[in-house]
Amino acid sequence: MKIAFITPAADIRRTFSYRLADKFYGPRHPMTGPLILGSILNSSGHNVVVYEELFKDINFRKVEEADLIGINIMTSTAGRGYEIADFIKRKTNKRIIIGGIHASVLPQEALEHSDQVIVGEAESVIKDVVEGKCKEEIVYAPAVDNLDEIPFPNYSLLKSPYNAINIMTSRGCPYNCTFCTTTRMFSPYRRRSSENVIKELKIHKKRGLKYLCVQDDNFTADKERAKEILDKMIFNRLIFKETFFYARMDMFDDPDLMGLLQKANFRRVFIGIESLKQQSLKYVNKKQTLTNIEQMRDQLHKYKFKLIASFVIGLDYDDIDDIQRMVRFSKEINAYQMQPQILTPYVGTPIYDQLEAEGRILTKDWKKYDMMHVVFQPRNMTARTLKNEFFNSLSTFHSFRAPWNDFKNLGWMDGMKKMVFCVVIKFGATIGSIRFLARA
Ligand code: B12
Ligand code: SF4
Repeated sequence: MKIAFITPAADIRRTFSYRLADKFYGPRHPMTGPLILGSILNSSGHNVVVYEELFKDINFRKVEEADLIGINIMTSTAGRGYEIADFIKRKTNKRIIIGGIHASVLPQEALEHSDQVIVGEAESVIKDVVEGKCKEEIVYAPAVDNLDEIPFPNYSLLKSPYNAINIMTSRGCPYNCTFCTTTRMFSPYRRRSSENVIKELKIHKKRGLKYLCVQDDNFTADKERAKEILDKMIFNRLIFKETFFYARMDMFDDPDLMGLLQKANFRRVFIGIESLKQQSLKYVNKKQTLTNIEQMRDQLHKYKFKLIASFVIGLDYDDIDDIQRMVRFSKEINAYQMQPQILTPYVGTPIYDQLEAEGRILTKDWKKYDMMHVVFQPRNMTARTLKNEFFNSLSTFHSFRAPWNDFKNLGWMDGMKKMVFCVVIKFGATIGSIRFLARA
């Protein structure tokens, strides 16, 4: 059977300027889910292709050649995914299956646009669903028990351009922050063996790709295992030009781990600081203290990390001063990027339940659930102020001194990249702000 998987992209991400900035600034890496499912189906004799709309417009004439279309949706791309599903159905009446993190929390909604929906990690059921042996409209898939048993993502199926490899060495996270969706989708927390990870990395290294994105929600959650993987990567010379990973700030407590991360060239790290107020950290159950934040600040200068400092803005105990403090702090620690994320109550999280119960959800237009729109009524400011502060903070952080710091600390190439990035962000934040104010 001919099968086409599509991962749609949100409207803003399909614009020329966004794609250009993405191409220049960061590694372009796909979602691994469809590539793993494609791998399973391909080895059962099916002919699979995978498209990522994020990187290039999809040629729907090609997609229509497939007998079955699988669509992967997260919340902000659900609208676009449904649009594509309805369009293909209307035109060709082909079979449509929807899955992914959003379909897993609202399967009934996804079913209005498809023939079948798979809830959860689809590896164990995808073959039976595709081959018609599993006929339920909503199929509940159990979490994969042993991650070493699933095939590696097959990048040769991907028909969209990319320049980086995604690897997931674990699924889920042992923590339980109240706004986090992945701990609910990928539960319980599971780990692949270091041998299995190294086997996959060797394949990617051979293919000559320079960028590696370790997409574990929290790569250093199990520090001993992270060290084992890093040790083996160094021993096997599996070092990439730049490796990105997600971690918590407690990684700084372990000097051996820090040494190995540096040696393995794990340079770009995303850390969820979330808030600089203890009450807010407690409110989101972050299990991290202001002391941890201070310790990280004091250690950072020792290491050559490109730190992406992420904050959730609009929490019930934070106000405008806290947003401005976030900018000052990010500058003080010389963060490579400051990433303010407007609190987004995804369905299925405790934060959603709280705001829904309090009647504070302003819209269920999923396109706006992209962490750049205000979809709930904040407690300490108006929705309009929060949105404005989001743009202001980005514009203030991306001053033209930032590239100069990167020239000094990281070298010529990173300084240049930062310069372009600052121009794009400043321009984007100004346009965003003007459009927002004009509409208000
Ligand atoms: C890689 C990644 C990206 C990449 C690439 C995304 C892309 N190509 O669209 C980048 C960095 C560009 C990105 C961007 C964004 N992302 Co993102 N991303 C991820 C990340 C880290 C890994 C995805 C992955 O590979 N997962 C591992 C595999 C195993 O899971 P999977 O792909 O979901 O597949 C499984 C199931 O979903 C299912 N399945 C998947 N596809 C299909 C298809 C069918 C037909 C079926 C039946 C089943 C099925 O089976 C698979 C195997 O088990 C996840 C976090 C995470 N842990 O998943 C966030 C995540 C998906 N992203 C998220 C968000 C919010 C965004 C952005 C909106 C952020 C922003 N502010 O712009 C944008 C939107 C991009 C867009 N498409 O428009 C959220 C989504 C939350 C939600 N509930 O919707 C997540 C969960 C992270 C988080 N903060 O919680 N992202
Ligand atoms: S530490 Fe990060 S990945 Fe883990 S639950 Fe909290 S937000 Fe989610």
